[in-house]
Amino acid sequence: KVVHYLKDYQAPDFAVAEIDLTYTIEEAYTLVRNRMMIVPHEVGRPCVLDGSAELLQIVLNGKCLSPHEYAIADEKLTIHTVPDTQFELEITTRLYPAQNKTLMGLYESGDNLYTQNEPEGFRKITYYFDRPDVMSQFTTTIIGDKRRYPVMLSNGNLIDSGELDNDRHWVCWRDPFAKPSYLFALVAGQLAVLEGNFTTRSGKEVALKFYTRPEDREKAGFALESLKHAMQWDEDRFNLEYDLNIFMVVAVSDFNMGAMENKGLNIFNTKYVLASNDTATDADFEAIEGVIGHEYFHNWTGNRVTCRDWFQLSLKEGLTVFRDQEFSADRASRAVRRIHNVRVLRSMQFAEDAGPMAHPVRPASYEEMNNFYTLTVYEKGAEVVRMYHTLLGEEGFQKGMQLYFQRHDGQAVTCDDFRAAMADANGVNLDQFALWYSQAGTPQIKAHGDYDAHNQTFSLHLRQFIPPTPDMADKQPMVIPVKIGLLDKNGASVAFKMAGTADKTEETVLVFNQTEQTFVFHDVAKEVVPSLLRGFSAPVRLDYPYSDADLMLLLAHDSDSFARWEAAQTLYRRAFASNLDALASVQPLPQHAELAQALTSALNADIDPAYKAVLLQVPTEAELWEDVSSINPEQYVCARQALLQSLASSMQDTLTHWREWADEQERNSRHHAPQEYHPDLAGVRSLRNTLLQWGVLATADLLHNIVNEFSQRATNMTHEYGMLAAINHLSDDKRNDLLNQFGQRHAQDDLVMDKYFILIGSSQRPDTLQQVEKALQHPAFSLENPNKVRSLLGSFSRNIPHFHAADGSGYRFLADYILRIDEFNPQVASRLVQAFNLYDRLEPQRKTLMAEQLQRIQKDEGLSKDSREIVDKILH
Ligand code: HT7
Ligand code: ZN
Repeated sequence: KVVHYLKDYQAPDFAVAEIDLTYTIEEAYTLVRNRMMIVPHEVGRPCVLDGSAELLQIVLNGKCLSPHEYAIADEKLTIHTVPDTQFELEITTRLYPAQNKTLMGLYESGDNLYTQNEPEGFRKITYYFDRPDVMSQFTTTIIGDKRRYPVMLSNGNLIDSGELDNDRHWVCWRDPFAKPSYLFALVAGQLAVLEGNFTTRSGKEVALKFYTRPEDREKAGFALESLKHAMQWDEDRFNLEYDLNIFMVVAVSDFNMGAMENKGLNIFNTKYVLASNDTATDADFEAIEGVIGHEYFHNWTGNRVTCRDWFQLSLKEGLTVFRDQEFSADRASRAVRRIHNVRVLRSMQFAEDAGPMAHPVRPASYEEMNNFYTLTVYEKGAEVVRMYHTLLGEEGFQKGMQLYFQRHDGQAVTCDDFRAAMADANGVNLDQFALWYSQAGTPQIKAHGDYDAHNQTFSLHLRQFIPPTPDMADKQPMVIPVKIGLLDKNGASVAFKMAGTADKTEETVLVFNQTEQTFVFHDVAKEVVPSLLRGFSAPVRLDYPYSDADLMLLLAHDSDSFARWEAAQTLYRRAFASNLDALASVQPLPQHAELAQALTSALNADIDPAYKAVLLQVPTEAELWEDVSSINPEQYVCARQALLQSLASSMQDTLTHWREWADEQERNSRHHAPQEYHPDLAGVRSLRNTLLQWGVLATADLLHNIVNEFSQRATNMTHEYGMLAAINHLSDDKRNDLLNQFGQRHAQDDLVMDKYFILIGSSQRPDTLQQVEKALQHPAFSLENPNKVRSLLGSFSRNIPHFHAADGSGYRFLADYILRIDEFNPQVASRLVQAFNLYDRLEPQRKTLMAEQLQRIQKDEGLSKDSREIVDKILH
């Protein structure tokens, strides 16, 4: 096995001044002629190119090379001797896109051709220096049949086109911006286009073009509007303007990830482009806006300034996720979006950081780069960027961004370069901050506070500990910004003074950067309850010995919406823990009357409905077993379910009242057609659907209401899907009837069928595994389509009672399909393998059952290096 290390980085031996590609698309194959002007940085080095495609010919400065002049091994082509000065190298390869099921490089989907090159797909197309620090200007000619490939696209501007004999035509695209190979793209096929335009602040007219299957064209309208909002926002908030005259987005249904930011030619999973009210939920509309924003923002953070090497991936991804989060928050519901992002981080990234795949935001090594497009690189990386923002403020952060672009536009750089720009622009030292990039694991903070009535001070003691991870045992203390406010016993905000400051304030950011530290708040006239880690100011776990009464106070009064939500989360955790104890000691389950009362008051308060909905989110099992070492998954599901059940029963009237209120709000909505997406209505519907899920637990009648209303509400997918999700775990046959109706009604809609498969894969009904097995034979299902696999098998792998079934059937079933998928799409297979990450922390019986399946996967001789890296790390 080959391990790549950050410490081994070496600058490239060659530069590529120009690359000129010609794709000739034939019936069964595509020929690629790649002409490069190569400039050696140093004399006497062999020319080593990355590649794995079928090689037809190599021509160096007009002379065809014979086999003894080069060697091919391990996906590398070595030309032993090359000139000392600039030379022209022309390489011809032959590709078979219809047979390429990896969805990397050039592949066929439907009858069209698409590319995906990040991180190392370009080497499947031709031989090249396939690394991000080799940047060049690309010119691309595409030749193909006029009828089969009427649309032929690549990066940059269309500079020429023409007709050929035999019903063929050609186009030539040129991208004026130098870029690495991973940003190269090509699309060819029968596609409809939805067009728009945007005028930048300096007056440049940009043509916006969304390419889809002809029948999907109208469904790209929301994405087009989202793009315009994103372009405007990047000018307003970051002072960044688009730089080409054309911006194209192509939607494809066979795609390994969400989308790809190829220069001027983004390629998107249809899931993040196509939407209509009867096929997409409000959450889908919001995801489209976020992903459209994300890919567009990469034009500056990723494309204009790119990564020196793949270890620096978070340089572009963490920063761009931060930017897309801020875009979405500025568009609507900042507080709810922040809570949503924190919930994803805590239930998924924290688990990654505590498992066999734990790695720093800037990994020190990898075997397969595709395995490092992780929650840590993306989501924790975004939190790291957010901490610069918290420490420096919006103005200081923007100064840092300006300096970053001033210094590095057109370059391939590192996370240290970004940190240096932030430090230098603000005249601060951020040396210790570098540890956020090199130390894995979620820091834990133990806190406690003392009030001194005599001196009118409140002292907060903090102690940090960074747990060991497989890559590193001992860790250094990190810089942790802790945003804090104080509340008195009536819930009013209390002003205070920090040492060395003249003015009183109601909120401050503590810079906690030693193992142990005490912060003293002065002029505090009365006992206080601290509101800690406001806005989730750092990606850490914080433990403060609050009483239940303190938490109720924060839940009722904290002005910081994150801290208020967090108080509810802690109360849920405590209630859950008492359920778990009761189940273990076979005692009657507690009723949690006080918590139900506090939640009822919160629901009755005058707050945003979307925020009420998130207050009703009980921590996920993954959050609840965060620091447990011998997990029995079934017990967690039971104790959590019992908590939901008891709260729902005692809050029945409140739940009904607010559900009816939500219906009325939607009916009377003045500013929008009720079935359409609008952030305000989305909030109301999100509350309604959450109440429906709770309501089903308490009121048997609700199932009948749902059955009666089902067809009538089918004009809006948020309602239709919300109703199905609410009854999805019920054993009643009516659940199957409605699900079948849904499957038949939407049989022709690929993206809605994904939802149908998600419902099957995530149901807790006893017959779920049989239903999943049956769904694998459904005509709309395909193992070759990653969306389908993620919907059915991905959701099954997160279905705790069924994946972790005590007889091992869930583990066995998933392992069977991982092995099948791994044969043709390792990227998708290795994601599924990570469902086994919990291995080391399971109770002994399940651990043994899981080991059997992991060993079976590991023994497979043809296993991809993607899946092997994960399985080896799990079994260490
Ligand atoms: N930069 C992209 C990451 C990516 C990718 C996209 C599609 C298929 C395979 C891929 N591998 C890596 C997506 C993004 O973060 O914007
Ligand atoms: Zn990205």
